[in-house]
Amino acid sequence: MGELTDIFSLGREALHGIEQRLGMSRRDYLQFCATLAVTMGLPTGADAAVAKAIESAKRPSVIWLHFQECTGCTESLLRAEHPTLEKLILEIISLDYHETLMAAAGHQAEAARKDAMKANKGKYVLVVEGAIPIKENGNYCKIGGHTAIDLLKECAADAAAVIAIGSCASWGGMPSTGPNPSGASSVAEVLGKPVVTIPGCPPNPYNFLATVVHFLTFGKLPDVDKLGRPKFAYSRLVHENCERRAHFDAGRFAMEFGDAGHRQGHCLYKLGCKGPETYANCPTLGFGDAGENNWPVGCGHPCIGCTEKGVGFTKPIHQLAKMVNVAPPLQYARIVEEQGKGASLASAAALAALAGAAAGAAVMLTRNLGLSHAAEEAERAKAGTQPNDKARG
Ligand code: FSX
Ligand code: SF4
Ligand code: F3S
Repeated sequence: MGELTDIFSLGREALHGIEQRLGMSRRDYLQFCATLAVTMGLPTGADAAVAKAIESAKRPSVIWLHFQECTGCTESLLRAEHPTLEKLILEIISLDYHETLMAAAGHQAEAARKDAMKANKGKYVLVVEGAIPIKENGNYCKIGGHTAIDLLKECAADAAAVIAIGSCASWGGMPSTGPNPSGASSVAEVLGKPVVTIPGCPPNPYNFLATVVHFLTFGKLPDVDKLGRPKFAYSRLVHENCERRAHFDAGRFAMEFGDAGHRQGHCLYKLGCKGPETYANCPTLGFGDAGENNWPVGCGHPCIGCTEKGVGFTKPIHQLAKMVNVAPPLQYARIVEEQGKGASLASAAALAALAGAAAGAAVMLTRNLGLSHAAEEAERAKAGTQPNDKARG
């Protein structure tokens, strides 16, 4: 949380204006600004800059295009549980063209797009939702008689910034799944230059909002990784911040949906969770302000890697994830050791300490863990049980 004194220096009048405009209390507004500043990983006091920018800046004109997709990005933005989120978005930006939301249709809609582009030439933000089909000269997706390829190029030409929202626009997403009959491609591929991407199917609306507010506050888009993803949101693996990580490290896994391990909230790695190879802030941000645990793994479903090209909609759901920065141990120490059957982790360590040789300690530990594992396996073979049967209780 930043310097609240800075925020209060905005003055009562400004805050009152915000209160009227956004229909939210000062307290909620300040909290919202602080949350956005923290989401963006900004330093102390940045919440004041964010608050000031929202309060004073002219709402940037946004032209939002829809191509090959399910409109989930828009839905997640507007149907958030938090009652004020969609209001905030619509108050912070001036959504001048959006096919799902605008009342206009046909020629009227086309005219609205052209007018907004002309009036805000060089200043508007272009948001693209959906992939662009490039096979058959782009004829798989046409709006108002123009192909998605032409529309994208026309609208991007005079934009101040281009944001590809959702995995479809970011890297092809679901429509690009093999054999990709329409040639679904990303915004960057079609434009031939990098753009800011906010992947996710759908992406977290706060990541979009934070990106727009960053643009508003600092006049530029946030720092991105080599795939165009804002670093504040996509620099950590899902696995690094997952609340089930302790179970992964301890070797406690759900082996099938509904088993005892699953019911007890154990790690979903063996059900194909792609958290270990997927970069996103889902575990720390949560979705839709609906409270704790509101994200795929929190709800008991393995991460499918929806933000990650080559993982989401590409790898089979139950295929084990590639460990990007940590390899799971081949075997685990038993948690409760039965008397007389091999040595426990603690007893092996104690033995090694008594022997007083550091190098020997490691050897002893490994050997004894091996013994412990062998004893466990032998026991299982004798009883004819599978590794997770005990957990199933
Ligand atoms: Fe759908 Fe958006 Fe997925 Fe794609 O989100 S939620 S198919 S990423 O473009 O509408
Ligand atoms: Fe969480 Fe999945 Fe990693 Fe398990 S494998 S700790 S469920 S991200
Ligand atoms: Fe997608 Fe995995 Fe997050 S499926 S929403 S990246 S937890």
